[in-house]
Amino acid sequence: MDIKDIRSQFPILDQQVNGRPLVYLDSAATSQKPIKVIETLEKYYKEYNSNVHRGVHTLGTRATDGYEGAREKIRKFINASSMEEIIFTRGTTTALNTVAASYARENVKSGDEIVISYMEHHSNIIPWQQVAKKTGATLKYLPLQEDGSISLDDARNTITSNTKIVSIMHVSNVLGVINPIKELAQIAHQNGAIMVVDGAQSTPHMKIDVQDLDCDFFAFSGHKMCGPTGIGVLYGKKKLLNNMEPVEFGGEMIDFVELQDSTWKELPWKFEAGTPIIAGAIGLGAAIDFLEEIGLDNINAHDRKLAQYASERMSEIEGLKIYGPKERTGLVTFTMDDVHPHDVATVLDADGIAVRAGHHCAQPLMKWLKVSATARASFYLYNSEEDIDELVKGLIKTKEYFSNVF
Ligand code: 7TS
Repeated sequence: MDIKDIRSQFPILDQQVNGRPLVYLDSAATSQKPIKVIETLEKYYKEYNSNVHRGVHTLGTRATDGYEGAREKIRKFINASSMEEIIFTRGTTTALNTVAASYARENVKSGDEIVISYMEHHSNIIPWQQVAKKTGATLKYLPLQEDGSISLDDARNTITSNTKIVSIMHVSNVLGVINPIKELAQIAHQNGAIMVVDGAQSTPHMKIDVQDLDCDFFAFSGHKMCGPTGIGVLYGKKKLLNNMEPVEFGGEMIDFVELQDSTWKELPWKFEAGTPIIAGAIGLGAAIDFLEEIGLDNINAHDRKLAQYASERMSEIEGLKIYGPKERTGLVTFTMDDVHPHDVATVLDADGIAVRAGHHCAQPLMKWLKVSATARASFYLYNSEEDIDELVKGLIKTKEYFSNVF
């Protein structure tokens, strides 16, 4: 991978922030966008912006082809067997809420169990809490091992014949740990439960094969993988989606509307009420072309190497604690003794270095880690070792600054 060349395709990175060259280390929150994606959006709005699936006019046909073409790209990208299994959503959050509001409300009853883990993002906790409250089901948490990983023995003990849904993140946005989804899906299926996967942090960094994982639902967001904001995907197995009721109702998703009743379109459109996210979907298609040109395996190796390099360099700083197992994808979460993570992020920002600080929408995990917040540096294909060197310099400066103040 030629990082210089890749970086030059991201115009936003070529700027000064607070008088210093921008070092963007917050891609786990949202990635930057390559010129190819920006131009695809511009071309759509300048040349063929039109509503889809309804008109016979030329622009409408072009927009429909672009929108449905993106669906096919996504199908291939995650190796789904049919485009009927690809539903466009606003993002991971909306995708997980759709499974909770439709599948779970219909298939979970009092006394059933839903199993998640302590490391989940709030968007994979709260929808299940709501289902549990409404149905009388129990929400159970898979414990974590000391290094933050999930053990299959714990999974076998926690998932029972009463479990109806297991919903786990593929990669943690805080610890960077990669969870054994394929094995967890097997355990879920042996117990008659379905496997839901939050793929928000894995899809940008590794090749996803939903058939190999044998998950029943898989959710991800376009904006974390070089695509626009406001677009995401819910993959679902056709036999499940076919038996599910839509969550939203209105135009686009209907077949016939009578005065008192209506019928729905087939998959995937019955889940896409209203004018869909046309530009977003087309932009996500362009992002997938871009990522595939570079190669997901190359991106994965690059991101892991950077995380490895960063954790080695950062562990040289006394008083800096890194969380999570050694084997991780492209991020490092840390705290610095006696300095609040928000202060770390503020001092780094003064030198143009962007990292995230806070609870990372994972408050149960923060509790488990016994911290109120952490700082996180996350890497993507446009980052280099020099970015990490800048981060390390910035962290040393932060430490010195606060040891002089107090
Ligand atoms: N699941 C995981 C694992 C995530 O990391 C995020 C966003 C979401 C779900 C929600 O995705 P959305 O696109 O629907 O918002 N994570 C983060 C983060 O770590 N920092 O900012 C957003």
